[in-house]
Amino acid sequence: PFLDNILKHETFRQGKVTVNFIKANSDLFVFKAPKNRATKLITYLGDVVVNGNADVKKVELGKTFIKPKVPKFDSNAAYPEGTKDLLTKLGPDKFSEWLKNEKQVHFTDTTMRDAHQSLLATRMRTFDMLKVAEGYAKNHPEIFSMEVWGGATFDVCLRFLQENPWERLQLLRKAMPNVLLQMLIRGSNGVGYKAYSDNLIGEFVEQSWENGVDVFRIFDSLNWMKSLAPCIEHVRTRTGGLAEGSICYTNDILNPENTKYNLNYYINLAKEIEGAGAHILGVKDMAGLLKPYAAYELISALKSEINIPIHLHTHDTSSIQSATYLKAIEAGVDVVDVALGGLSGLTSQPNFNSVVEMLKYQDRASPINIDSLNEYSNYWETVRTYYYPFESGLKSGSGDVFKHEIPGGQYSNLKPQAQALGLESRFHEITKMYGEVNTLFGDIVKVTPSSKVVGDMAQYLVSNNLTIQDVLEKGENISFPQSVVDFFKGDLGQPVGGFPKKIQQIILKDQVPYTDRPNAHIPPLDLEEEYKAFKKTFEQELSRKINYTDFLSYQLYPKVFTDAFNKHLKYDNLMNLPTKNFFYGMDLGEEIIVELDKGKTLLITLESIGKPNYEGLVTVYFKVNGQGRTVQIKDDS
Ligand code: 3PY
Ligand code: ZN
Repeated sequence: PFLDNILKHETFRQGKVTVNFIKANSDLFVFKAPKNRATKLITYLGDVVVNGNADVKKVELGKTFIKPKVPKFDSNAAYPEGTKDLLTKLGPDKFSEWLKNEKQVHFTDTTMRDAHQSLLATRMRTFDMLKVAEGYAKNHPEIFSMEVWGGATFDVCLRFLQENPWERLQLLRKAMPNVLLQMLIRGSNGVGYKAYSDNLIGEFVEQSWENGVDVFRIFDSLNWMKSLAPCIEHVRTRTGGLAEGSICYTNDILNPENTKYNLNYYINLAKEIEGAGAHILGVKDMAGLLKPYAAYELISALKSEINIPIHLHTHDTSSIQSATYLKAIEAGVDVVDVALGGLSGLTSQPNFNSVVEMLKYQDRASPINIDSLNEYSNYWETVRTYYYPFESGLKSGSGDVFKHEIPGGQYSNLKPQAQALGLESRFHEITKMYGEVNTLFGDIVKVTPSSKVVGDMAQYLVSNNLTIQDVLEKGENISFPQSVVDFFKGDLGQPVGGFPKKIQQIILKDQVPYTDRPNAHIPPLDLEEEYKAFKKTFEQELSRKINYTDFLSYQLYPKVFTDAFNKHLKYDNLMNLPTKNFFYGMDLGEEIIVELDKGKTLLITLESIGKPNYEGLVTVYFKVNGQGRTVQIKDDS
């Protein structure tokens, strides 16, 4: 199709091709596809039946699935008032005061974002969320917020799930209009892995609010105020939402040898965040390093030093983090992050259901219907089985995390990555090396994207049988991973205490680092012109109109967006396809109902699968709403 696009291109036909032809014409990368939506859908199903879903590496043949049970709710009942209504009534500053004065502890439910990001490689589909979103918001309006967006979910939607992340947000907003919706944003890195121009991040924040986000948890992967502050400002000036400026917790404040990330350091940072205008202080313990007694000390000190409410986030990698919550709650923390039982624990958040039980009959308990909460946990426990190829295989908590300090989301990904590199049996060497690389880099804050740099380096050293000593002694002759070089150049900002000079020189060789904001090196985007050019390239006959939020997706992830767009042209919107069929195709004789649009459904049966012909094409026979239909699929095996 690429060649076809070249041959048909206006410039090519006029014979005006120059060396820049391909670079200057992004429309060459957009491919034509069938128009009929039903045809597109059975093309997708045929593709998965013949070739499998490329994202699913191992399929258990003959695996059966239980239908998840959706807890009952009244679809005709009005939504009870919740925190979103309160925010609308009070505005962000008064809301923040209200929260601070609350006696009970509040909960953020991370099931739809961090929990599956940290347990199932972020693969949870909107389909499974929407099944329970309305009922959950009606049955549990007392929840402080639902974390549903941002972090890695944005690019995974486009890259692997063939979903539009903005559509996910809009649909969840519609289904949960009464509770606050929360997102995770990586300061100047947005929902990406590098710095973007400031005006792009501003637009992104504004559109996130317009499409449904209320709480913006903002962090910087090096705890650098220069990246946090502009993003807090965007939320304050361009939205009516809550800016939750966050400190990322690393090391251990109780360790007397830790002179860098001690209590004073966190208090000062928290004061700066409050001073920058945050409505809430986030304490983001991305690796689950905040131990119970340290939590008591940290939260008590923060409560007496700052005036905004405190929201604590952790990962249960070590399996002791509910004790941390207990001590933090005793110290007065205002909100804690939890995940529904079926998607909690280990690299995810502590178990919501159990934490509620822990607080029962206590002063700070919240009025939560635990029986209903347990039903939702059961729903997710069953849904989770559909995602088995994305499970990391971790079976128990790991005390090792206090040594290597790998964030929850990264830890569960590292295992499959090691597998892919043929290093499965050396997984613990990699985790140990991760800790050593951190020391070599001067003990940095490790969270996306800085954690990826440390992970890349650790994998690189282990796979090349190199040690830290080798780096120090023969580093001039080693060419390090690009992410490591970029990091030492200053592309992610400046780490606490600066870069260690010797290792910086070994890695950069003769490249010159910089110390100002990476964004200062990126000119503002000409939004109007660029949007015009974008529409010209991507305006195609689709079942929906391409719009400004697509433009933002494209600006953040040009290649990922273009690939997703091409798949959309070929298959259309697959969001309503049941998860089993999305990942594993259909069984012979299986009958499914897919809702294309409200009221427009297709009844699809897989009738038979032919043999590859001399060109390797397989005819797949379906019945669609009673009519026989076939598609020809190229067998890639
Ligand atoms: C992300 O940035 O995606 C994270 O979850 C960091 O903890
Ligand atoms: Zn997290």
